[in-house]
Amino acid sequence: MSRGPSVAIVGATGAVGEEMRKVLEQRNFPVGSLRLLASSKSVGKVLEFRGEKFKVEELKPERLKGVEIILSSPGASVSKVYVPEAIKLGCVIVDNTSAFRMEPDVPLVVPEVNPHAIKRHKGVIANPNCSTIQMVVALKPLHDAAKIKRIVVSTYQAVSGTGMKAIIELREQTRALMNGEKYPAKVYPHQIAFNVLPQIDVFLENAYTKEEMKMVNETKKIMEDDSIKVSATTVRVPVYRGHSESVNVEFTSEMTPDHARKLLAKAPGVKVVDDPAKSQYPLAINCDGLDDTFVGRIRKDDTVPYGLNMWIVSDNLRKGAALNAVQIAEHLIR
Ligand code: NAP
Ligand code: 3JN
Repeated sequence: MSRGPSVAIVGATGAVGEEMRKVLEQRNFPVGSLRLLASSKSVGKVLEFRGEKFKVEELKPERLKGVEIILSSPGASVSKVYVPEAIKLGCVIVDNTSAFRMEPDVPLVVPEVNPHAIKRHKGVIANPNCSTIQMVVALKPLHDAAKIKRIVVSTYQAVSGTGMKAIIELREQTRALMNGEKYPAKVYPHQIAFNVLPQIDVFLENAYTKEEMKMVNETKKIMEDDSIKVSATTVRVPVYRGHSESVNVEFTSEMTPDHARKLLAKAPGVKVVDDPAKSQYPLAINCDGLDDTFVGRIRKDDTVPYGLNMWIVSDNLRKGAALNAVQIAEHLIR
């Protein structure tokens, strides 16, 4: 191990936890020591990091003594319980769950948008929902130039957003149906193979889903602007990796497609892929394993004075989860 902070990954066996190890390796994060923690089910599993083998341990507060940075994705109910104990032990937690995102004294951070919020932390920094992250990375440079009034977003979210079980369900269900066999839905309320589901997470009293309201509330908090109106429809599609979003934005002053392309071309973490004549636009299959948020199909919305439509795609497990968390950890050690 190199010189650097002691790190623990909580939820290490999951889709996000697995990506955390990859991102730490690929970015040469200076890991001084590493612990991999998950549920009791995974005790004894062996996972590799930089060519070394590590045994997965059950998450127990005493195992976090001496850990400086925790990259956390064990689900919100688990985080709610263990994070306060880890803070008492002096750990700083970058938590990928929704457990603390909307707490007023917890920074909710996308490093390209509001890195300054990190220094306000009192032990926990929240990583936003994946669909929110990629949207704000693309919209912040435009908001700074022409203040956004309203956003209408529809998402096309990959099954990896639901974790390992959903990745297996799409694969096995597709295989079964192609062979004329049945494969009942277990993870989702309906068949996901060859289908599109207009429901992500549970429905709330206002008839929106929890995922939709995360996009509404988290966007305002990260952009530090409660005046932005957001209307979201979140949809699951039979794609393994990469969330796509159709985004309609209304500005308070002029924002032409050309100006937006110029601003986005120099924005951190953004790549413009926008050549309709050559059918060039962002595709989920092309962003697998990449760090950037890709923006294309940028065009004027003539139905309002200052409007644009665009298509935003990013790898939900990287910028939407592990990469964003590791970038926050990089800020912490800086
Ligand atoms: P996953 O593939 O189902 O993995 C869940 C992980 O949490 C596994 O490592 C699991 O360990 C661990 N875990 C479950 N119960 C635990 C417990 N009682 N104590 C310790 N660890 C426990 O799910 P995922 O996609 O990695 O997502 C995990 C969480 O990250 C989500 O619930 C969400 O809060 C957050 N998140 C996900 C995304 C995304 O795009 N996937 C984006 C943002 C945030 P075992 O293998 O031992 O069960
Ligand atoms: O479904 C997706 O594409 C993203 C899912 C994220 C998710 C899944 C289960 C629980 C979250 C999240 O990050 O908001 C949570 C949660 O922590 O509430």
